[in-house]
This record gives sequence, C-alpha cells and structure tokens, in this order.
Amino acid sequence: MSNFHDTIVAPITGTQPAAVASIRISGDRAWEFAAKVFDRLPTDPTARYAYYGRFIHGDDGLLLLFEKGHSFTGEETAECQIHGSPASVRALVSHLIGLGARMAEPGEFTYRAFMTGRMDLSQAEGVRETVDSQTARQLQQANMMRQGVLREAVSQAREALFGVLAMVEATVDFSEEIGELDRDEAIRRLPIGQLEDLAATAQQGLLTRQGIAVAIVGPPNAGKSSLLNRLLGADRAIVTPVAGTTRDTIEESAEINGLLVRFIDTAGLRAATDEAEKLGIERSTEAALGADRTWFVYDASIGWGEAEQSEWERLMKPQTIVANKCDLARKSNQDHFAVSALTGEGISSLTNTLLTLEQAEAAVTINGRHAPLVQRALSSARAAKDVFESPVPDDLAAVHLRDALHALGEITGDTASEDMIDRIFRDFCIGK
Ligand SMILES: Nc1nc2c(ncn2[C@@H]2O[C@H](COP(=O)(O)OP(=O)(O)O)[C@@H](O)[C@H]2O)c(=O)[nH]1
Ligand SMILES: [Mg+2]
Repeated sequence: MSNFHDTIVAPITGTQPAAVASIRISGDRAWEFAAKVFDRLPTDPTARYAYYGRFIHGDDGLLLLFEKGHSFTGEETAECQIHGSPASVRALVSHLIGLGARMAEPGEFTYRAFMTGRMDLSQAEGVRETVDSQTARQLQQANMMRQGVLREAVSQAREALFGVLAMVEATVDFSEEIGELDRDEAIRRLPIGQLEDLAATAQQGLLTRQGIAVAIVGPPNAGKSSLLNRLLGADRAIVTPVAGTTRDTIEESAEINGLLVRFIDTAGLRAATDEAEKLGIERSTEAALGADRTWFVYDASIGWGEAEQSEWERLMKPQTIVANKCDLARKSNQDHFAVSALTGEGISSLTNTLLTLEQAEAAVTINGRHAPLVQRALSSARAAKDVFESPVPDDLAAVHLRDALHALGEITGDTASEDMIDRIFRDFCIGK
C-alpha cells in the first residue's frame, strides 16, 4: 500500500445507481477538504453530527465528521452522503482529488484501520467476509470475526505461550537463583487444548464459507432438473420430457436454513448412446464423487428397477435416495425420501437432512488462511511438550514456542510479513 500520509477518498457504497451513495475521506486533511466542498459546516464543527447542506457540485445531502481515533480507519474522517448517482459520485470525488486528496486503493480504508490498530488482521478479514456474506450463517461468522472473537482466542493462546517461554528463558538465564524449571507447570500452561478446539473449527468454517455441495444424480427423466428448479425457486435448468436433455452439469447456490448449498444438476445416468451424452455422464459421476452429499433421484411412478439399482451401486458412495413424482406414485419405499418436484411435497424434509451435517453453532470458526497456521502452532506446542517430557535440556523447547507464537501472530498480523498483509488487502474491493 502506498503513502500512509496521504488523505484518501473513495465511494464506500456500490457503483450502481441507488438512492444514496456515501463517499469517505480519511487522513489528516479530511475535515479541511470536507469544509471546502460543503456549504454548511461551522468553523468549529461537531464530530458524529449529521450536517445537512449543499455540496460543491450542486448535489445536496449529509456530511458526517469523525475524529481521529473514533473512526473506521482510526484517522480523521469525513463521510459525504449524496444522491447515489454515479455522475454525482464522480463529480464530488474529482473535486476532492483536485483539492489534494488521493483515490483510495482497494482495501486501503481497512488497511489503515489495521495499521492504526483499530483492528487486527483477522478482524480486517472479518470486514471482508461481512461484505461478502451471502447467507445468515456466513454473516454470523463474519460478525464474530469482525468483533474480534478469533483475535481474542488467538491472543489468549499467544499469551499462554509467552508465559511458558518466559519460564524457560528465566530458568536458562537465572537457573542458579530460581532453580529448575517446573516442567509440569510449563506443560499445564501450554494452550494445546485451546489450539485443538480452534483447529477443530476448520471443517465447520469451510462448510459455512464454501457451502455444502449437493450433487443431484439419477436416471434421465427422474425429475432432477425439476428438483433443482424447485429448490432454487426459479426456472434455472431446462426441463423437458425428453430423456437425456441435460448433458452438462449446472451449478447453482441457494440458502437453505441459513446455509449456503451448491446444487449440482447432472446428466442422467444410463448407458449413453452418443459421445456427448457419454461425456455428460462422466461429469455427473465426477460431480457425484466430489460433492459433500449425493442425492440419487428416481421416478417413483415407474419404481426402483434394475437400471436404478445398478447406477446406484456403480457410484459406490453413500447417497440419499429420493423418490420423485410422489404425486403420481401410490406407494414408495419407506427408506426413500418421497418428494414431488411438481407440488413441493416432501422437499423440506429432504433439505433438512443437510443440517445434520453441521448443526448451527455460535462459535467462531477459522478460515482457509488460518487453518494451516493453527495446525503449525499446534504441532509446535506439542513439540515443546515433548521436550518437557524428555530428558533433554528445557531450552530446546524455546524454538518450538517461538515458532508457535510466530504462526499465531500471522493470524492476528503481529508477525505477518508485509507481503502477506498486502496479499490479504489486495483481494478487497475499492472503498473497503
Ligand atoms: N408429475 C410429476 N412430474 C414431474 C415431477 N418432476 C419432474 N416431472 C416431469 O418429468 C419430466 C422430466 O423432468 P426433468 O426435470 O427434465 O428430469 P431430469 O431428466 O431428471 O432432469 C418433465 O416432463 C417434468 O415436468 C414431479 O414431481 N411430478
Ligand atoms: Mg435434467
């Protein structure tokens, strides 16, 4: 990120026309610039007070000032709320740039919040996850990250490690005065349990963030595409009475009970007659094998026959069997989920099976960047424990303790390299 001394400006709302747009100015000259583009600011303005007035480019709206140390970025800040016209936004931003402000780079507001100590790296990631969240569960996770729940958990583990390291170093430096290291106490203080708990959230974190992939497979004409459309509440996949029309996989996401679910509709499984269909069926098989869950759909009005049995066996993986078209069938197997893509019958009990995979839990989870770092910290903490339990010098544990501290510091940003920090903020959009 470039010069930290610049006062930066960018719209913090979307680029589409909307009722209102907000433009943020952050840096030492924010209030000064704001006063120059707004006609109703008193000479001694009040922070966090909404002033109504006219802006220099003719639009009217609100101006809000935030003092240094009491703003999103931690810097002196002004926010201009104007009409959400892209032309109005452009005009005001270019006036501010004319006064000496610089266009903010993507993620630069959050980067400054990190640099001024308003948040740690995990909270900055929480800001991004909040903005990107698509489901209730993702939002809940992002809120916790942003509020510092992970920061707190990691900081506690770091403090414990620092404590053990201090014990080891003290006995090495002053063994004469303070005697031998209390190994049991050192082992007791190692945050191995906490790190194990944290590591165990990785799977749940992945499911919340990436969602569950559900492959919908089965013979042609069973109603797989109709089921997808019913689940999405939209006509996404082409439905025809002609067998073999879906030849490629279609992937669409939906929020089911707060959880992101990616449904993959596939080509019908059967002995294919032509090359394109054969390829389609290969892809169906791949999708079924790669998915977290597989729903094998068959036409209950025809019944479970030899073809169904052999395709079902061929996939060699646990599958939920869905008896579709139950509106046409008189009875069906008790072990199958009877549904009707046409009427919607039975659909909710089918989707409820997804939730047993990971019940809603109000604990913060680690993301894909954190998971290997927590693992590294955990194995280093275990290595330190091994040292304390073996007849080797205690100070050999120090290197493991430092490594664990370093790994955890990369989560919070305390020990993260500039490169890594840049990489995280590079993924942000403009205005974040
Ligand atoms: N009566 C009835 N017809 C259905 C149901 N689901 C699908 N169909 C019909 O079955 C045919 C095949 O559906 P489609 O979704 O294309 O099947 P796919 O080949 O498995 O994707 C279409 O004519 C659908 O209208 C259902 O639940 N009840
Ligand atoms: Mg289809």
